[in-house]
Amino acid sequence: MKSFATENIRNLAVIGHGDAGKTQLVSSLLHVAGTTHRWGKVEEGTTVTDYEEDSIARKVSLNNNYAHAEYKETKINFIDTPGYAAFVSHARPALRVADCALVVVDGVHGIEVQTEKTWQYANEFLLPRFMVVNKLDKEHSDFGHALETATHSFARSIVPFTLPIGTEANFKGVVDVVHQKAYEFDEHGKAKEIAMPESGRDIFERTRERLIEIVAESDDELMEKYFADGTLPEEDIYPNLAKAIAASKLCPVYAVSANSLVGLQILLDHIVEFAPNPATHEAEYGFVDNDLQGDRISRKYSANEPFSAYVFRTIADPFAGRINVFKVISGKVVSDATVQNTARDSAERLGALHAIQGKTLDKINEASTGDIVAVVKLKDTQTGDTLSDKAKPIVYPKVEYPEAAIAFAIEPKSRADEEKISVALHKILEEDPSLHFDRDPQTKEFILSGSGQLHIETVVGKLRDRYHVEVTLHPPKVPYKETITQTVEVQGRHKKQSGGRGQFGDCKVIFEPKQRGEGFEWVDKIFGGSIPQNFRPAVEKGILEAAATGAVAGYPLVDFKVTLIDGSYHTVDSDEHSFKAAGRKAFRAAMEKARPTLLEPIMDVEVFTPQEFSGDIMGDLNSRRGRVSGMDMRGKQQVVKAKVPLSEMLDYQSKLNSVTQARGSYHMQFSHYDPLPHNLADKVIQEAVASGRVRAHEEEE
Ligand SMILES: Nc1nc2c(ncn2[C@@H]2O[C@H](COP(=O)(O)OP(=O)(O)OP(=O)(O)O)[C@@H](O)[C@H]2O)c(=O)[nH]1
Ligand SMILES: [Mg+2]
Repeated sequence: MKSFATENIRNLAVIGHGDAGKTQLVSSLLHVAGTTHRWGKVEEGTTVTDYEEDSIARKVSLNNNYAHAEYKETKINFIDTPGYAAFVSHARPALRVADCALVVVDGVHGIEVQTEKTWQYANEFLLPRFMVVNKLDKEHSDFGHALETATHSFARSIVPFTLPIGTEANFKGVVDVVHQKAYEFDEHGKAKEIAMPESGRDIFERTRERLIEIVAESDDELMEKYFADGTLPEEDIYPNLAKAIAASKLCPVYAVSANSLVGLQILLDHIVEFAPNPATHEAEYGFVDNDLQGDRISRKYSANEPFSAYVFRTIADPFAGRINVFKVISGKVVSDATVQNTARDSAERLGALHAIQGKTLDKINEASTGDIVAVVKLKDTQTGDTLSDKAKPIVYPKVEYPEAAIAFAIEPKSRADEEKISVALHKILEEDPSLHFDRDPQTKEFILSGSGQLHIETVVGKLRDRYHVEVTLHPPKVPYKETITQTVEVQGRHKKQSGGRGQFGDCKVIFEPKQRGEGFEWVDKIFGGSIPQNFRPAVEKGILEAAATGAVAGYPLVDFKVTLIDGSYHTVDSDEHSFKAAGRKAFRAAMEKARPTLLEPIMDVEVFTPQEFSGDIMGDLNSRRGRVSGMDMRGKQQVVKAKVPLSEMLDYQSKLNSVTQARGSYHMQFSHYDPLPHNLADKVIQEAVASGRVRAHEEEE
């Protein structure tokens, strides 16, 4: 495959609610573009991007997958993202590297919960977007209704660039509002121009007028022209539409059916003509050092800049080994180049570069600025790392994933399973930054935490099918945390004299509470040398080690600041080990006085129910310590929104089934941590003691 100039690359993250048709759309676009001879279908398990066995079996995308089309001299890279609540956070790294989001909306349901969620993600990454209203071949689909829900949900100019001709089974063509042409499509999705239809003429004219207004509003000179002539010349319209899209002032909408291939060729044409290319970004910002401190530096999307790339995905392929996928942000790169992993300070030899087509990797010789490519078998590189020219280092910040929402204890079924589990889980974790694995130091239980029950179940499935490890899944655990509520000053002193060389470390520190979600902060305020510089990090390490198992019920202690203010040392007996021990002692001393408390996760819950049950639903949520925050209609269903502690939601599905006669559904996502009420804390502490999570903390030997 040849390499493409940056202006001829489009990177699209395909996002939206589960089941909207993202995977089918990508597969169909590849077919219409002539990239795949065989037209892959979700229903047949043959799409390019849902190639993993569990994806095929469930007909659900579980993680991001990649494909590309070469169309009109342009390389269009697609990142197909998952839409189900349990997997939707993977859209984040996809949006981080995409230059445009392709928001897929179900033509029957309109905007849904995860459409909103991913739209917010796209806002966070300041991403321009295209919208597709899909499934217009289906009964009860309604382009106008979907568009209405979109303009209602999102405050920006959402304007159709194509309008449907015919509805449901008769949806056979589209009108290209921009170029004022109409098309029908054959069974291969090939467009044939037809006469502009008479019906719907008024909608077409209003829409086109709206487009011209948007272009006029974007520029004073154009505005004057528009006022003078009442319209604008075509040559002013097209480039300015592209600019308005790139500036997120306009979101074009397309009427399509991924199943009947109607409208797709025009969508491809418009992606080439109007979607921003990588160089549309002004610059990407990073830091010189991997502690992400100090001045920000930047790189432009230009071949003349030093090489830098952001690694946004690691795939643990059972055959190829570890695959890393990255976007070239600046400069370009050739195969076998040696580059620096600046996030980990290690050199990496890249080996062959590859373009990605689902599960297939095709060797390429070089990758230009802005392109998305894969390499295999790097030593250390993982999702979130930066690869850079060693002489001109830059480190880009990692994309953050939401906190885990639920935790399960898993138990290996046999001795053999126990031996294999760590290696297998390590590979699964590499692929999935939304998954966490811990071994509870007290109970020795294996704890898997992730974004929902379905998420954890797929991991258990993967352990079994791919790695032949059988585990039992225990009931979910609530990932409580701990924090402090008082500011205290303490001393931690570690001294041991047992013949020969002794141990000595001594520190004075202040512990202060921080706001929820702010994490840990370490401040070194020692003036002079009461503790030598090289031992100070050991104090911090000791404190963090102790904080990992908390002070109340064995849960991690979070959101606190520690300031190192003084200490003392011994020229012979002091070493790193002694200062770590001093840090741990300081932590214990602080916990005596700083009033540690438990925190519990609160979930954003949305319950979908036929209207007649909404009163009962709200009553029940209240009894679960929930706070109902709003009600909405979505289609024919009532949506009840509430914030509810996770511990109250573990048995919710069965309750919902009984209240709504199995006609309701719900989903939830982590929102934030709140203090656990005192009357409930006692129970959690008792359980922790009973399970062996907390033991009296042994004295330092
Ligand atoms: N009738 C009709 N069905 C469609 C269309 N596009 C997709 N589907 C069907 O909708 C279902 C879901 O399609 P997918 O492509 O897997 O949806 P998705 O958005 O990728 O779903 P997740 O990956 O789970 O988020 C499948 O059964 C598709 O065959 C369409 O244009 N018309
Ligand atoms: Mg999918």
